[in-house]
Amino acid sequence: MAAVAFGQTTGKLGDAAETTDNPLGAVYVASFSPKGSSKVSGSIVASSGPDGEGVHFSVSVSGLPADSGPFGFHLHAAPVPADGGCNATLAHLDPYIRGADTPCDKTKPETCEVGDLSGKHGALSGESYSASFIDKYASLKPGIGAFFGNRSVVIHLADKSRLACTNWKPLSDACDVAPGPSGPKPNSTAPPDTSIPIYTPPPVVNSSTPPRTSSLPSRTSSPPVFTGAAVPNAVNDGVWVVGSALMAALTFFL
Ligand SMILES: [Cu+2]
Repeated sequence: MAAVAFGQTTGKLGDAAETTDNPLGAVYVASFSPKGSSKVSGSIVASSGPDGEGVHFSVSVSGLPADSGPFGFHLHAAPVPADGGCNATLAHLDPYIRGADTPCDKTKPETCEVGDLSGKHGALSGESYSASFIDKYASLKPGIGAFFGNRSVVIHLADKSRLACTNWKPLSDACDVAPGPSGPKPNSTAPPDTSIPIYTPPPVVNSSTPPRTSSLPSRTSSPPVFTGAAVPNAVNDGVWVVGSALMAALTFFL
């Protein structure tokens, strides 16, 4: 078993299949921003390749630590959790069960882990790095093993420790309406927009309450009008009572 694993040069399930049915127009972005000890910022944009064949990656990142590269980067199997811990992203996206023990031979990319982007296309280097390439084996079609839209990407230091990580997020919908730079803006402002309406209802309720409150006093003031009208009656009654008493007293005295 060990010998088989040691000599393994492709996945236990065979070579990776080229993806030819990536949804046209599908775009996902992985955005990096400084966090903790990482100063990495920028993004990797992934979009379906021409005619749905393969996935086009456009890498543009900065803030890489000087002289600490080359920086491997991979599609990892699990998303980054809320606490941002890169170790929770588990291992590379590897639907063909190849493993990472044997380095990828970039002349035979079909034998590499699907998620081993740097192994197939070169590692990041320098403090800023930009590159674009098409990976024939990654997928933006949800539901298959090579799909990475619900997963993460991790940038490593030369010693393979995890420098930075972030999740892929779909921009397809935004791009259908307004492609390019305006795509990220609606997406990034969407959470605030969603939260604002949640906070808005209370003010609306409050603003509608004053009218009700102001109408109550008028109703409250109305009864006093009737009460006031009743008071004269009571006074009149009282006058009659007092008058009757006086008459009775006079009758007794007389
Ligand atoms: Cu990795």
